[in-house]
Amino acid sequence: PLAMKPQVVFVLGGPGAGKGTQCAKIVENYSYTHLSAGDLLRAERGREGSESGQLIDSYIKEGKIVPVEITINLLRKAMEETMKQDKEKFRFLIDGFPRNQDNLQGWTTVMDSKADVKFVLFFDCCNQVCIDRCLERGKDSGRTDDNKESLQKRIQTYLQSTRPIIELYEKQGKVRTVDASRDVDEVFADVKGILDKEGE
Ligand code: UP5
Ligand code: MG
Repeated sequence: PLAMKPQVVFVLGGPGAGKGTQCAKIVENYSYTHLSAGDLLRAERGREGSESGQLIDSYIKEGKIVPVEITINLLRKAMEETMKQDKEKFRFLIDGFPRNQDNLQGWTTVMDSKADVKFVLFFDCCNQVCIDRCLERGKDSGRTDDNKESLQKRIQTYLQSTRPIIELYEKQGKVRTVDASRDVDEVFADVKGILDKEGE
């Protein structure tokens, strides 16, 4: 049979809203592959011989959004690699992307014909809870951006650049919002409700 066209759910929300945590739980319960744009960028930053390592490093510390050419290539490769290994794996959670207009533009140019975006899963969480979670994690995460200075910038970038993208999808009726300030299991119960309703 023909390979299935990749089916994508964009997972968005502020820094520390719980995107990664909830994606991990989704993967345990549903047939999705989790791709975190941030994780892919951090891996690329650490890869020997990477041409974009230094740029990625400085952008992440500054809470700025890396030029989409870099991110989209990492995402595309990861999707292709996944589907090459297993044709059944055509459902993707793309976590932390698209974060701004540049990201959206890049996705449209490179991926619009190659994948279907089913909906946006939006983890809605107030800034203070986001900051507190990241600072708590920062005690042993080793992440260069889990500190007060970087977090101020990440929140700023989120409000200025990412919220407008969520609003754009909202106008298309594509956003499924979850109150992410509650505990992990309560949040996941809502996530389940959404995924079950969306069919699979
Ligand atoms: N936690 C989670 N859920 C909880 C709950 N319900 N109650 C209590 N605690 C909860 O969770 C964060 C912390 O909170 C953890 O300690 C967790 O145990 C706890 P996590 O699930 O990791 O939240 P998440 O939303 O994934 O937070 P993350 O820090 O990963 O979000 P960001 O969006 O800031 O980070 P990301 O890795 O996506 O991006 C980092 C940087 O990469 C960006 O700032 C940017 O510089 C760059 N980037 C790009 O340039 N382009 C991209 O496309 C993507 C990233
Ligand atoms: Mg994350």
